[in-house]
Amino acid sequence: MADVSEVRSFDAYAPSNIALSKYWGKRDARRNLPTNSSISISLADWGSHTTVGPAPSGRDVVSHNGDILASDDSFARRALQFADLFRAGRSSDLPLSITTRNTIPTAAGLASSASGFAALTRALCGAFGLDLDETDMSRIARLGSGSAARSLWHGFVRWNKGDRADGLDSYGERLDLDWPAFRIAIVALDKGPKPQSSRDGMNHTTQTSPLFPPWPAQAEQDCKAIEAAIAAQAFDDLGPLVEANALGMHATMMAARPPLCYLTGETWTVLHRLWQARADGVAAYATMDAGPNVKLIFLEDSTDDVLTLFPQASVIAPFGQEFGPGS
Ligand code: 2P0
Repeated sequence: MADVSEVRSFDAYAPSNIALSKYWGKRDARRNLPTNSSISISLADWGSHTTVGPAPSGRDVVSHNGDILASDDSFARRALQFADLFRAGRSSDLPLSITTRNTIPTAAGLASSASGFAALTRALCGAFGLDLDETDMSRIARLGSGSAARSLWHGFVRWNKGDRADGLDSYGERLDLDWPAFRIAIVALDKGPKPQSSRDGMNHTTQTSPLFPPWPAQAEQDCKAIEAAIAAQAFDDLGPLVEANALGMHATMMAARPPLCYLTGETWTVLHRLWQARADGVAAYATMDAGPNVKLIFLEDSTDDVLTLFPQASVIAPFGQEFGPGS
């Protein structure tokens, strides 16, 4: 048994994030190195709280939202495998307690791997007394889940794809571009199981979709244009770029063989209602990830229009606290 005094208890928080310019495709699956850079917006107080400390029982314990997980649970296994990155070279039998709690309403149907691995990275660094900056933590969080590289900060974050084989130049970077009027709404739809995890879906798309080869160059171009639109606070440029980038990513999946489609009939109903409203002057745009839910982006003065269209939506103010989880 290792000397557990090497580890102290440490609490950390990381926000979830939504990509405005997507990550879909890896140049190195082991290190989660992406084929293109991506840009996200963090979801303020929607995220993960994680505590890491010594396990008093002498055995690893992982709990999630109040439940102690079985040792063969896939989340527990991934979390402990990740913790081994920190235990390596010390003692592989240093028993840890990992406690996570998500503040993302379950009904929102958002994946928590981004905030989960970012908070776990912060908590492990604190527990092991490692004085790393956010750039280093982002590189480490990326090894747990690619999108976690963007969850070390609030606000807009760019994950630089990097070119190095070792991935040292592939990390997140906070964009110093605050936009207080920027809003996100989550339109939660069907909560049934995903047809495929995003990890498997991404690999299947890169390996089989004839629409994938041209995608990384387009995505890189979108990423630059999206950053420029954010810098200029040009919402009329940003909205169409974000929506086109999301639909382009889904097109690569739908062309995979066999096809992969995370969007459902309900998703398309929401999109058509949105497009009709846009034709009537509502300035809101959609983005979708590896699931059927629709996320809308808009500016503060469109909030009433968006809530009239989609009364069930949850509105998040990423640069302020006007709206809390589930409001
Ligand atoms: C994104 N997604 O940019 C994209 C858009 C889903 C659709 O990042 O294999 O869970 O752990 O690196 O980070 C989801 O992929 O995948 C994701 P891994 P991850 O947000």
